[in-house]
Amino acid sequence: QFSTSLNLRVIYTSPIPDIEIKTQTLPEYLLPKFEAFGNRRAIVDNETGKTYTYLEMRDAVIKLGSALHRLGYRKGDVLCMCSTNNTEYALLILACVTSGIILTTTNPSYTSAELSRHLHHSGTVGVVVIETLLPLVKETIAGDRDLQNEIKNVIVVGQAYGYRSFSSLLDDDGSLYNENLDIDPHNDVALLPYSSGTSGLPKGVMLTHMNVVSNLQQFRLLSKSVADDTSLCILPLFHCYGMIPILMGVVQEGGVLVTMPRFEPEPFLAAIEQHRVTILQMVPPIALFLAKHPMVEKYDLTSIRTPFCSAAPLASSLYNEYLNRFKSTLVQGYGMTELSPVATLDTMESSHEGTVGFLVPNTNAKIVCEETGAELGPGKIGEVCIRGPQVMKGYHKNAEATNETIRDGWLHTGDIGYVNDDGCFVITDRLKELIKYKGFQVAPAELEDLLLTHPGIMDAGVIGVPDEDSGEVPRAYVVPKPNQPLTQEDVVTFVEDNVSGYKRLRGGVEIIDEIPKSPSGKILRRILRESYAKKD
Ligand code: 4UV
Repeated sequence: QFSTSLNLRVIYTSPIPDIEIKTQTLPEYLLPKFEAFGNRRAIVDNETGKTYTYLEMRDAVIKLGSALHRLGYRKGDVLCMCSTNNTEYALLILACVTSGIILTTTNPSYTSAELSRHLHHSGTVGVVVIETLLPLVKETIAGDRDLQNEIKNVIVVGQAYGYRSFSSLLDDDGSLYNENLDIDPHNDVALLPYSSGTSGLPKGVMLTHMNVVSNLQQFRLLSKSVADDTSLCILPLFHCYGMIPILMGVVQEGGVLVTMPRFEPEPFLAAIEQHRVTILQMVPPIALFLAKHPMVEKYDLTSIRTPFCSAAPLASSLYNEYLNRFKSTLVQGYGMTELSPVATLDTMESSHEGTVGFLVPNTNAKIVCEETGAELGPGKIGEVCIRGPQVMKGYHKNAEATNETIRDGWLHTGDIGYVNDDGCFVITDRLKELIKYKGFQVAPAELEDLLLTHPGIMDAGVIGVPDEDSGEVPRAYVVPKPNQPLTQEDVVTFVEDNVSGYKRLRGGVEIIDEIPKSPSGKILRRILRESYAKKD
C-alpha cells in the first residue's frame, strides 16, 4: 500500500491497520502475562533439562531484581552479560528489563580487547558471566584500573571460588523488588545491544521500554505465534533477534522457549525432534544446513510449523531448496537492532521467494533515491527508511551517529531495496559498510583500525565478499609501509590473533599501492568491491 501526493511523497504503510499501543513499561506489559500463563512451561534448558513455568519464571525474575537491588544496582545502571544461551540468560534479560536495570550484551567469543572496549564504552558497572568465560572477564578487568573501579561485582553462572553465584541471587526473598519503579516508558533505556549501524565502530543501541513494548505488539500481528508454540532458541540471546522476537516474542504468547548454547548439527536436530519444536527462528546458514545436509533425513522435523529466517539475505536458490525438501515456505523478516528489531515480516500464507514481507503495523517506510533524495514508488530501488515507535532512542553517547542515522524521525537503514506490487519489501543490496558473517555483524572500521596498528601496514580498507556458506566474509586491502616486507599470511595471522573467530579475514588479503578514497578521506569501498567482482 502506498500513497502519493503532489509534492511527490511516497510513504508506504502496513496492510494491517494501525493498533493502539498503550504507553507502558516492560514490567507493566510482561509481568501480568506471566501471571496469567501460570503453570504452563515457559523456558527449558536443553543441556540440563532445567525447566521454569511462567509462575516460576515470574518468581525468579522478582528474586533476581530484588537481589540486584540488594547488591546496589539501581535504575539506569548498566549490567553486562557474557554468556552463551542458557535459562539464566533468559531470566537475566527479563529480570533487568522489569527492574529498570539496563542490560548490555557481548558476543561470548570476544577477545579481551573487544570485551574491554565494550565494558568501557557501555559504562558497565556489573558483569554476569558463565564459568567458562570467567578467566576472560578476570583478565580483562585485572589489567585495567578504570574497570576495577567501575565494576562492582562479577556474578558467575556456575561456581567459582570467591565469586557471587547467579544461583545464590535466586535465593533472595524478593522483598526489595519494586514493581512500581519510576520508569519513563518513552525515555528510559531497557536494553543496550551493540551494532555498528551504517558506519564506524560498534555502538550501543538505546532501546527504550516503549521501543520494545511497541515492537512486541507490532510483530505479533504478523508472526501469529501462539501459546502452544515451542521455539528453539539456538540464535544468540546477546543479539536483538534472540532477546526480543525469540525470547520475549515467545513468552508474550505463553509459548515454550528451549535454550541451546551453540549450533552443533546432531544435537540441534535431536532437540527439534525431542521438544517437537514448532517455530524455528534461523539465520541463512542454518537454513542452508537444513535444506542440504543428508543427516537431516534421519530426524523427524515434522513438528516445525513456522520456519523463520532473518538477519541476512536469503538466496533464492536456498529458499527453493528448503521448499523442495520440506514442502514448506521459509518465512522471512527484515529489521535491524536499531528497529527493536522488526520492520517487515512475511506470513506463512504470503511468503514469496526473495521478499521479506509486509511492514508491521504502526510503521511507515519510504524508499529514497540515493542521488536525488526523491521518494520512489513501487518497483523502484533506493534506500529503505523506516519510521515508527520501534525506532531506537539513539546511540549511546554518540549524538553525531544518531543524527546521521535518524533524520526527521526517519531511520536510514543503509539497506537498498524496493516494494513490489503486492506491497512486499525486497532487500537487494547494502549501502552501508556492515559485513554479515553468518548473521553476525562485522564492522569493517574495527578491522581497519586494527590493521593500522600493524607495524608494516600504512593504510587499509575492508569489505565483505560473497560466500555461499556464511553469506559474506571480510576481505582486506592493505598498503605496506615503504621497504617493509609484508605478506598476505602476515596480515591474516595478525587479525586472527587479535579478534574473535567470526571476524577473521576469511575473504583473503590483497596488497595494493593505494586505498581508494573520496576527497573527504572516506574509503571508497564500492571501488574495492568492483575490483573484487572483476577478479571472478
Ligand atoms: O542490526 P542487525 O544485526 O539486526 C538484525 C535483525 C534481525 C531481525 C529482523 C527481523 C525479525 O523479525 C527478526 O526476528 C530479526 O539482524 O543487522 C541489521 C542488518 O541485517 C541485514 C540488513 O542489512 C540490516 O540492516 N538484514 C536483516 N534482515 C535481513 C537482512 C533480511 N531478511 N534480508 C536481508 N538483509
